Amino acid sequence: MLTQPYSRSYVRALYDRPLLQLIDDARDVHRRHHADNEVQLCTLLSVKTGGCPEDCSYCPQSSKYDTSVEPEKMLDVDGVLKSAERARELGATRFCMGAAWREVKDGPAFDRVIEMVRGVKALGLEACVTLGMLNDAQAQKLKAAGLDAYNHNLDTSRENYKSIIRTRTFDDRLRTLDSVRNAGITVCSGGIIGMGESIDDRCEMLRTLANMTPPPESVPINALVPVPGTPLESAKPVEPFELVRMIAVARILMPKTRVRLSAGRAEMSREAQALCMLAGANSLFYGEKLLTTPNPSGDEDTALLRDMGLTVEAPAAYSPPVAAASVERHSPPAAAGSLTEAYSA
Ligand code: SAM
Ligand code: DTB
Ligand code: SF4
Repeated sequence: MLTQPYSRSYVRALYDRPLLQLIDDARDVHRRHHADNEVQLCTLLSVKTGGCPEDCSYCPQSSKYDTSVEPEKMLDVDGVLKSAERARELGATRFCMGAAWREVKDGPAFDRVIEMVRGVKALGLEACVTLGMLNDAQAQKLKAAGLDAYNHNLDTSRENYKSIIRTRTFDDRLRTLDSVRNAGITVCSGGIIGMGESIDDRCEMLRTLANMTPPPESVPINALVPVPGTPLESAKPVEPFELVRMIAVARILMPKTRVRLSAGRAEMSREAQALCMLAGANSLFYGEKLLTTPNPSGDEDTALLRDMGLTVEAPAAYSPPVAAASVERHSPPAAAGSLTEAYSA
């Protein structure tokens, strides 16, 4: 068992492996750590849409950009729980509620989110929220309400962060993740590809995630959905093999993590999505909408799962966070570099 941090050169060498070898290694890791042919279905709901003061260049909900998303009032608890119940009936086992907030502020809106979390748990679903930055006390309050996971993405590498978001820093992101982890909530953190970042930026983002002790329990890999009105509206579409490589590298570096094939599926072929699952993705956003943009319909996804012979994972099948000392790191395949190269900081 190895516990040293992964090095830059090792992660990049993995990413650059011949695609079939990379997938082969990822398959091998996947089979050793997960039930084969099983996928987690997560349904998203935006409980507070639009009007966000942050300037994330990819985001249709930022108030800095003129997009078709109009600010809305926060949803009420009953309506959210009806949506959660419906998601459960359709087969989702995790329900993730998003708010277009820079940060959590104590008060009635946060209290409402706490009620939503309690209600979602009472339905037997895993509960996840994504609310922006938070502090230790707020994380503990969410934990006490039964929250399973908090989504807070790194989005890109530390080096590239400033070119995508100027209203907060990469270190702000890491601080929130620490509060989440310290409260005993599982961490969901990943990023986006297709924002003009380099391959090294992508590898660095995965390296930062994989070097966390322990690594996030779930890692969403999003392909940018270019939304008119945002600075990234004309970004070049993501090449599916690049998404496959990201997923395979995430799977190899973080053997026990749920790797989620996230935004961008509406534009992808079924075959490309199947290749992502072959490379180690074992979770999907399920439902016709992500937060504000389209996702494949339930019928399309049901057909995809059926045709691939995939089954849906039961809720809470995951073990609680493992202690740092017992985190297993995958031994590098010979061709990706020597052990010393792989693990030098
Ligand atoms: N405001 C909170 C925050 O930023 O953490 C929570 C909601 S925010 C919309 C959640 C994540 O959605 C972002 O971190 C980003 O990774 C993803 N996202 C937003 N817009 C996207 C887009 N156009 N394409 C792909 N992913 C996107
Ligand atoms: C994540 O990594 N992707 C989801 C979820 N976490 C919250 C959000 C994707 C949003 C895509 C753009 C939209 O629909 O607004
Ligand atoms: Fe706000 Fe989150 Fe969108 Fe950034 S990604 S603008 S923080 S809702």
